[in-house]
Amino acid sequence: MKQVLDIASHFRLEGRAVSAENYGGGHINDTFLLKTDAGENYILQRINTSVFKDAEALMDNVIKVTDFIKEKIAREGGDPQRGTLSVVLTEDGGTLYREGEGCWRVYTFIRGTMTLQSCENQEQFYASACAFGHFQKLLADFPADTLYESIPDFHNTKLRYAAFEEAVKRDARGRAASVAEEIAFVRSRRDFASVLVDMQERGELPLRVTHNDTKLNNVLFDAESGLPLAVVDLDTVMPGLSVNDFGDSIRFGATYAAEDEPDLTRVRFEPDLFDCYTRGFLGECGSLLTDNEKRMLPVGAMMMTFECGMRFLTDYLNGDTYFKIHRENHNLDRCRTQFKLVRDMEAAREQMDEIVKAYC
Ligand code: ADP
Ligand code: GN1
Ligand code: MG
Repeated sequence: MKQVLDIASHFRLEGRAVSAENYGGGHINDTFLLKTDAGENYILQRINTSVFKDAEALMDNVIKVTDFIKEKIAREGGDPQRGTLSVVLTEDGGTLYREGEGCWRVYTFIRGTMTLQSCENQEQFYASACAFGHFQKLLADFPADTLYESIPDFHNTKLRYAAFEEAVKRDARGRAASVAEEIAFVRSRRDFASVLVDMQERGELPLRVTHNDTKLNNVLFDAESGLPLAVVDLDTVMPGLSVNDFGDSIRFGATYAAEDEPDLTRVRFEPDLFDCYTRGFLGECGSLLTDNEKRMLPVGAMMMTFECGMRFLTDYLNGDTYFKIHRENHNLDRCRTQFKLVRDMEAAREQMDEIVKAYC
């Protein structure tokens, strides 16, 4: 950890960093919890620059978005320092410190908070829905054209499908034959992959400023009250579809199983959790959404789950070069949970439609 502490010394911290431990379970960046001898905590992150090609532009986005949110939170009577991220500058006044291949940034640690890797009960999932719905509302009048697209075509499922076919064709690790069933699963849903992209292109779904990575563990809850406090992990905030933000939360959270659960008999889509999330999300931002957006929320859930499963499968075929893996076949296990959830959601489609209608 000495190297990490050396990196930390280049930022304007209160006190000197004395410990750094791995933190969070992200698949892309490396996150550390820093503690200083002045009793302060910080989040230090190494940005994965093969995924985020222009880290300076990304940090510009983060500053713009968090400044905007802080102003709104202050107007709502909230605490701007606890309601969103605060960037800590480097000794030189920059947002990033680069050394060799590494590209690093620091946030103040929002104290007295907790994150959930999966929900223990429906109230928690409802609370996360309020957080993401509120986030959508806070950014409703943010000037989208001032944002850099940190990962172009991030949720363009049609292009994700093309990348998947490319990976099957290359078969870089000779794995395609062993996942014929999963490949067939994706191929039989080829037309589905285009549904939302086509609607957006036809002007039937508006582009909004969205979060694009709305996993439950990107919400900080107040440890005492359990109320949602802040949405974090803002690297993918850029123009996108509201239905995808809704959908990605459902993908990750509307089940009691982990994203990488190897035992598929434990992986089930839970309509009751879908119900709670829909109630919370629409309660916060429903008045903002068009009829088409509301109608397509269940499709957003299926799309994000399908897309994520397909991305895990693509990465498995490519030899695990994108998502961090911690065991053999990790990406394949992740892909399989997503496809199990897609099947469940397809079977529960009418029920999901009814739930959405009930809250419109
Ligand atoms: P990743 O991109 O790896 O998912 P995140 O930015 O989501 O990284 O951070 C990982 C975890 O660290 C989050 O799930 C949350 O628990 C915690 N975290 C992130 N930022 C803060 C912060 N400013 N204050 C407190 N905890 C934070
Ligand atoms: C990645 O970095 P993390 O773990 O928050 C990925 C998301 C996926 C998610 C699957 C930049 O998010 O798109 O949905 O894994 N982030 C990026 O858990 O690709
Ligand atoms: Mg995260």
